[in-house]
Amino acid sequence: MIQFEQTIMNFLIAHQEKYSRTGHFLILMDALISAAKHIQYYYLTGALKGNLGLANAINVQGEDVMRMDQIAHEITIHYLKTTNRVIHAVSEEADDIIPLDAEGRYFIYFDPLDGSSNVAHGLPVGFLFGIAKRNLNGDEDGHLRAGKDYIAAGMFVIPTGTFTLALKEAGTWRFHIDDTMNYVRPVRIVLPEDKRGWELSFNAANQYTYARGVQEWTTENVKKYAFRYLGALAGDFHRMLSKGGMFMYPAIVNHPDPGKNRPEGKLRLMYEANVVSFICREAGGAAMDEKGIPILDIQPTKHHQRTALYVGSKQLIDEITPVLRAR
Ligand code: FDP
Repeated sequence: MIQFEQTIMNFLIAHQEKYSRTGHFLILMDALISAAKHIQYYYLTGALKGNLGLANAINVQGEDVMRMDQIAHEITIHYLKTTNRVIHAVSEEADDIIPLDAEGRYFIYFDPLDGSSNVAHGLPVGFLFGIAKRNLNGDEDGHLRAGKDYIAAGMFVIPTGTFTLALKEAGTWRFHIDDTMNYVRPVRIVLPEDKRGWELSFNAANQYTYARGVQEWTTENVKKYAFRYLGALAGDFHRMLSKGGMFMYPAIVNHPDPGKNRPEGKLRLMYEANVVSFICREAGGAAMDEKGIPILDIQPTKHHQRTALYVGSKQLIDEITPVLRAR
């Protein structure tokens, strides 16, 4: 007997029916899944095709653009255009907001290939996205949405083939890619309460550049839990979500070379921090910025805005929040 798996589309159709929602969201999700599979293909064959090198360009963040970053961006925009459902998109790889369809229903904020230091090695990277919906009951001014107003957020880990999707007030779900390139077998993800498996994840090389209280907290707590750091948000966050604990990218405020301080944080609010914070919230966790403000409450003023990030199990976020708020 053939063993059939529940596909992501079966799952999403059932979800939309359960909550009496429209099919528009399915059209958008189908496009994102097609984009992820297409990116996955380029990534897997990238070393042989010479796609894993630099593209000799600098992005809006002042970083080298990898050839794969451009490919992933182009693929995603192509599929989003085909939906006629997206008003505008914010991509890490584009300076400006990309207008797509004025009559569309959704806004999308995405990083098509996060974790660029892994690219040259063919190691895991992420395709991260957050989706918000237009105001259906009045005028829509297209303002940038806070994370709490996203309706869904997702993270494809490429080329591993896992997809983690959080749906507003409907949980966080993980899917795996099968031999027919279908994402299948939805499993609900809830952050584990058993502290014995918890992991802390941060760039240890930066530890002495953090604010004093954060340094003290990390020094004290790193002894209590396992420590892991891959250096690519998708991989590190994926582990933390499965094991519990906390991923943090604090503000750099005590660098010996003050020019290298990053008081505003490194990660991007709209398509990195909000995405993992939304996923984490739906899995029972929480997330704060450097001032102890919930990440999902931050109203963006710029589409490429950065933030510090503390995301993970609620207990650890509750422990570090007073340290953050004390300053
Ligand atoms: P990268 O610079 O390699 O693109 O968003 C950027 C990001 O990776 C995250 O994926 C990752 O968590 C973080 O930066 C790594 O930064 P450090 O190299 O400073 O640790």
